[in-house]
Amino acid sequence: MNLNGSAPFLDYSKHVLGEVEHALDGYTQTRDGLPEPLREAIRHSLLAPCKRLRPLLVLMAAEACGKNRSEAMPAACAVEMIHTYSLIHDDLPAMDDDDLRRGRPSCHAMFGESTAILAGDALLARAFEVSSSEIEDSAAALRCTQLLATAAGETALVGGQFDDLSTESLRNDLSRNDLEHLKLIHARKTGALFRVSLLLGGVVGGGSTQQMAALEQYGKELGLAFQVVDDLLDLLGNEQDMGKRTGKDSELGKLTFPGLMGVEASREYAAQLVAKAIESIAEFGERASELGSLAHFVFERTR
Ligand code: GRG
Repeated sequence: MNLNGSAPFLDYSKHVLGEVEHALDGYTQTRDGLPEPLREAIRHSLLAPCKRLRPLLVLMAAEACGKNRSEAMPAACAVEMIHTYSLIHDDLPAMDDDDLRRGRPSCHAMFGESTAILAGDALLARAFEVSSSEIEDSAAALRCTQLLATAAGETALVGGQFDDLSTESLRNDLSRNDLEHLKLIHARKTGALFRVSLLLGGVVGGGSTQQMAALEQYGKELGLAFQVVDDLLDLLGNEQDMGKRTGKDSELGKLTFPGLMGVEASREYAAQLVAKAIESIAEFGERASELGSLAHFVFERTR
């Protein structure tokens, strides 16, 4: 695989991001029954400038399997809607209590708590509406909707978030293996949406069993690497680049990778995970060069 760090990914992203933004814009147009202030809150969060890593992963995975990315766009938008819902709810005072997200006031800071809760709820439901009705092949639509529901649910995103919040109050219980506990939280809280992004692309792309396994493995390693880097950026990054408050983890007493392993060992760990992620998609050859480059971006990112 010919890799030049994150540069090919940045090129790809510059080229394709507009297509994703256009599709998200299209899925949040005025509809009968949708109150305008709620639509505004949904669009404030969903259309805010950000990296769009998960939808890009869906599109790249479909392309790696030989499909045209336009066919994977509904799945890509569905996963971004679920991701955005989770950010809106995570920012609420009852959870991480953040007033800044994607370089803008967080949804509740701008529109109030009840509207933010409903905007998140609406995005979650809209994601399933889009995945079940907009993916052309009906078997693929059903499979994608099932995979998304599991990834968003009690054993994955929601379960991981629950354990992450509980860990804050149980942080003095050092009887457990903290590093394993932390990995388990993030495999669900952050990793599940990365993994499912790759799987959705594989399903729409008609990937073979072997290709699906390779994509899933890449998603697992990448999701964990992303979180290790996220912890490092929360500690060392700056708010302007990140578009969100930093230093929150230590403020909330969260378990983090640099907290448990130290900064240098965390960097080394993230580099190993990225290398493993790239290795796991070797069989795709050049067709996965952008996926390889995205993994480099995850390691090198400052935002
Ligand atoms: C409320 C069910 C529920 C879950 C919340 C997403 C989440 C779980 C918590 C967010 C807290 C956090 C900072 C997690 C770290 C990983 C993460 C999801 C970071 C944000 O993702 P990026 O950097 O954001 O891809 P953009 O804005 O670029 O999409």
